[in-house]
Amino acid sequence: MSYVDEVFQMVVEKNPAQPEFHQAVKEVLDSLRVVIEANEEEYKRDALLERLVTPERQLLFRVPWVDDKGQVQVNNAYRVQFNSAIGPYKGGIRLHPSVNLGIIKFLGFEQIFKNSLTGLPIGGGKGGSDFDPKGKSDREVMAFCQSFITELHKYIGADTDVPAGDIGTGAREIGYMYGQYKRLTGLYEGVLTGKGLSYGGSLARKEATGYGLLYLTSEMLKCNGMDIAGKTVAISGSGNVAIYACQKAQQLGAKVVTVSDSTGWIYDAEGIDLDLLREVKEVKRARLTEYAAARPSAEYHDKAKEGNNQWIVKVDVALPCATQNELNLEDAKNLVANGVIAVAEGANMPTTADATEYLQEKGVLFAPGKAANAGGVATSALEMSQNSERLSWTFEEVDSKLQTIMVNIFHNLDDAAKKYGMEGNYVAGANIAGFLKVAEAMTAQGIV
Ligand code: NDP
Ligand code: 2IT
Repeated sequence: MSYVDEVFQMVVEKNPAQPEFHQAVKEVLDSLRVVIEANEEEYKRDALLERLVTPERQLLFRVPWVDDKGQVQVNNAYRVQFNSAIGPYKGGIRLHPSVNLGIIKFLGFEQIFKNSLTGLPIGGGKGGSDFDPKGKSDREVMAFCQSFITELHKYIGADTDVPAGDIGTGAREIGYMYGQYKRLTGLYEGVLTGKGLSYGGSLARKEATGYGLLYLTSEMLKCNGMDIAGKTVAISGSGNVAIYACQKAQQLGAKVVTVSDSTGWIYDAEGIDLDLLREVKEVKRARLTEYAAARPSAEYHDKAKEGNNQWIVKVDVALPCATQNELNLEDAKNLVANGVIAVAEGANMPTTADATEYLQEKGVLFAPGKAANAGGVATSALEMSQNSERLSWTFEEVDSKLQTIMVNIFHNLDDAAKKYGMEGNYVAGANIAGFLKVAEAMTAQGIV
């Protein structure tokens, strides 16, 4: 058995019942075969892959908090500090009922390579809890966030581990967490990113993941002789990533015809009305049924009745921006049958492994999340820089750095794929380019 296969088998045996973690590791290891085989003896002697797939530290803790009825609630929480070879651990905090250790490990593992691809000095980590902010009062969310940080503050810091937002964690949650961290430690430091602009946040961080997704997609199309302008686009999700992907797609002259949430999806033949979407999602925190009710051109599809069939719409570009494994083989077949040109992942691992393979086989341009959605964490690293120098850059400065970073990421993966004989395979390109920098740093730092 090859070294890569041995390590994958070990991951499955040592991490039972964590299918998403296995899936993320398998994709990376499969891509790395050619690189590992070229240097197998040394990597194996140093157990480089075993160290890469094993988190440096995993924190599991309980979060007790009191709800509005006076009842004590208890949630499970996690922080996986996966790899600090190239910088302090960096990655978001997911608050969603589906969160478990395997989900956080898959996200933390992806984050290692994503953060490496940004070219900035940030290691990989991720955290979260099965707490569901949906339907909770602001006071309940604050109670949870304060209790969460009361435990986590011992293990994070501006130079050690810097969490940020992810599903269910937005500006409100980051604000409550930052306040509690400052109260407990007395430190006014860049320990969290995605902060509000009045207390150390960076302009353009809110927009960064969605904007970055479009900058990379547009560069990928350009390098393949096409233009994003005039294209029809399907987006899934209607959260932070989806909303700003929609905004930038529209600014670049594309027409976005779908968005979704966990209960349904919208087809809007006239193009998504972004002001209305933001009012429904960012201000009212309401369901997409409210968008449909206010917009005559919108069709609402209920997932409970029809299943998650949003990828049946005929589009040129598909941007899954909600959650993992939301675009499966059947969806990929529908997209291809309708002539899709490109799929770029705004979410983390939204495309199943068989769907990814199918899309690539059919010649669809496919940009994996660890490259395509890296604009969020890259801008978080820019927020860390601004906090360290106690300055704030303008929107234009941050946005222009973000554009440069995304264009560079695309060329890095494109070049790596070509160099290793897999031209156009951006999944392999991303995994190889992300890995090489981390592996070099790990090797230089000795056995730690
Ligand atoms: P938000 O919480 O702002 O939005 C998430 C969106 O996805 C909502 O519309 C939500 O619908 C939908 N969604 C969430 N979970 C599910 C589910 N299990 N099934 C169906 N729909 C679901 O999160 P973000 O926009 O921040 O994150 C979206 C994705 O992008 C995630 O994969 C995240 O890891 C990734 N990402 C985020 C970055 C960031 O900077 N925020 C950076 C890079 C990647 P509903 O409201 O009904 O739950
Ligand atoms: O998946 C991700 O890259 C994020 N949720 C953003 C992480 C960050 O530290 O900004």
